Amino acid sequence: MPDLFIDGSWRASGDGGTRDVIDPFTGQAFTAVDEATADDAAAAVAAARRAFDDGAWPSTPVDDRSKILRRTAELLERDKEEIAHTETLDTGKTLAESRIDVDDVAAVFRYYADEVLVDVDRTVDVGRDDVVSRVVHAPVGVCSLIAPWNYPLLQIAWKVAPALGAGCTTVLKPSEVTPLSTVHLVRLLAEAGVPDGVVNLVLGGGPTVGPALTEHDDVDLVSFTGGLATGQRILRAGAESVKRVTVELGGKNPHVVFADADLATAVDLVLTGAFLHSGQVCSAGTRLIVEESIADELVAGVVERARRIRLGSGLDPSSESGPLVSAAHREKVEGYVALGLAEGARLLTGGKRPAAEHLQTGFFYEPTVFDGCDRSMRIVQEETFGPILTVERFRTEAEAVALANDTAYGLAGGVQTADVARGERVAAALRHGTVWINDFGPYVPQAEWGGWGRSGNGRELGPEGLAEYRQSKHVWRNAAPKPADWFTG
Ligand code: TXE
Repeated sequence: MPDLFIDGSWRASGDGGTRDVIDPFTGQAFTAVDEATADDAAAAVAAARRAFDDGAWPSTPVDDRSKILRRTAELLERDKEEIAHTETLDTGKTLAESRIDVDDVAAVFRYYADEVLVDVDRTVDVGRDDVVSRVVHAPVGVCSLIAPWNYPLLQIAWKVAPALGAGCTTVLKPSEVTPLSTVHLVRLLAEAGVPDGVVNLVLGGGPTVGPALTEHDDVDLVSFTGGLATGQRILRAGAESVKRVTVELGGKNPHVVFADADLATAVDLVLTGAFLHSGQVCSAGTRLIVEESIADELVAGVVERARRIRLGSGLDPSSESGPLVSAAHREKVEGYVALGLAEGARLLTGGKRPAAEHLQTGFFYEPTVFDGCDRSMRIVQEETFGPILTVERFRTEAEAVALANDTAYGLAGGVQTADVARGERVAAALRHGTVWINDFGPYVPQAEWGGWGRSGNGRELGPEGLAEYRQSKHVWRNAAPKPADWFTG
C-alpha cells in the first residue's frame, strides 16, 4: 500500500520516489516509504483547503468530532503492540518507551474528545438591553502539522487531535527519518471515520515539501516541533501570508539540586532526566546545577550509575537505552563532545562510542558527563540532543536561579529540595514553560506544554493546546436598530 494520503486515497509519490527507513540498531534499511514531491505536498494542501471550504467537517456537530477522537483512541489501543514495535524499529527507543508513547497518545485523543465539548463561547454584558454581544469560536482552517523524529507518534498526536477536534483540516508531515507510526495513525484516523481531505499525509524532506506547507496562502496555521534553525525559518516563511505559527524548538533544561534533597533520589532523577532516550528529549535535564556542598558526592553517584546504563536493541527487554536516531545525529553529538573538551570541560565518563561487540552496528553513544562547566561554554548553552550532562555548581539560591535562567531557551526545568517553600520560590522564579519540583519529566494531557524564550511560542496540550486551533469572533446583534446619527447632513 502506498504511503501518501491525499484527499482520502493512498498514493505513491508523483515521481515514484521512495526513501529508505533505517533501523538505528542495525544501521540498515528495513523498509522504504514513498517520498512526496513538492507537487504532492501542494495537492495535499489543496485537498485540505477544499475539505475546509466546501466540506462538512468544520460545521460537523462537535459531538460527532468528539466520537471520532474517542474511536481513534480505541483503535490505537487495539494496535498498540504493532505501533510500539514500529516506533522502536524506526527510532531505536526501547519497546517499553514506545508502549508508553502509544498509551499517552491514546490518552491525548481521549482528553481532547472531552475537551472539545467544553463550551468556550460567551456572552458579553455591554450594558444595553437592545444588544446581544457574543464571542464565538471557529476553527482556524487548514493546518500544516510538522513533527520531528524523537517522539514521532506523540508529537503529531499533540497537534492532530486538537486540530481535528476544533474542526480544522490538516496536512501531516512527520520527520523523514521516522515516518512509520504516523502512517499507521493516519490509517486509524481514516478507519475512525475522518472524512476525505480532512487528514492528509505527506512524507519527505523539509526543503522539498516544506515551502508548500509553510508558505502557501492556502495554509492558515503551521504547528511545528523541531530544531531552532528550522523553526526560525518556518516563522519567517509564515510572515508573508500572516499565518498563525506555533513552534516548539527544544531546550537546554536546568536541573537544580539543593543540598537538602534526598541524595539517592536526586541521583536517580538527574540520571533519568539526562539519559532517558539517550538525551533525545526536548525537555531533557542536560544542565545539572548542584549546590557545592554535595556536588562531588552527587556527581560521583550519577557517573557511577551512568556507566551501568545497559545500551542495546530497543527490542531487547533487558536494554535500558537504545541507539541515537541516525549516523548524522551521532556525529552532531560527537561534535559537541569534542567542543566540550576544547572548551576545557572535564570528561568524567563516556565521551565515546561503546566498545561492546553487539553495539557496533548501531548508532550508540555512551552516556557522557562533563564536570567543571560554566555558562560561557557552548555545551552549556546549546542543545546537544544527546546523552551529555554538564555540571555547574552554586552556593546560594539566588545564584542557582540566575544560572538556571541563563539560557536563551525556556522549555523545562527541575528543582530538588526538601524545603517546600524554597521549591515553590525557585519554581516561581524560573523562566521555563514547565517546572518540576522533586521530580523530573512527567507531563499530562490536561496541562499545557510549551516554551518560553527561544523554546518557542504557543502551547500544546491542555485547553490552550485546543485554543491554538480556534479563532474567536465577536458577534454583535442589535435587536432595535436605529440610525447612528453621527453625521448630521
Ligand atoms: O530537525 P528539524 P533535525 C533539535 C535537536 C536536533 C536539531 C536538528 O537539537 O539536533 O533539532 O534536528 C522538518 N520546512 N530537535 O534536523 O530540521 C523536518 O523534515 C518545513 C529538537 O532533525 O527541525 C522534520 O519533519 N519543514 C526537537 C521537522 O521539520 C521542515 C526534536 C523537524 O526537523 C523544513 C528534534 C522546512 N524548511 C530535534 N526543514 C524538539 N523540539 O523536541 C525541515 N523540516
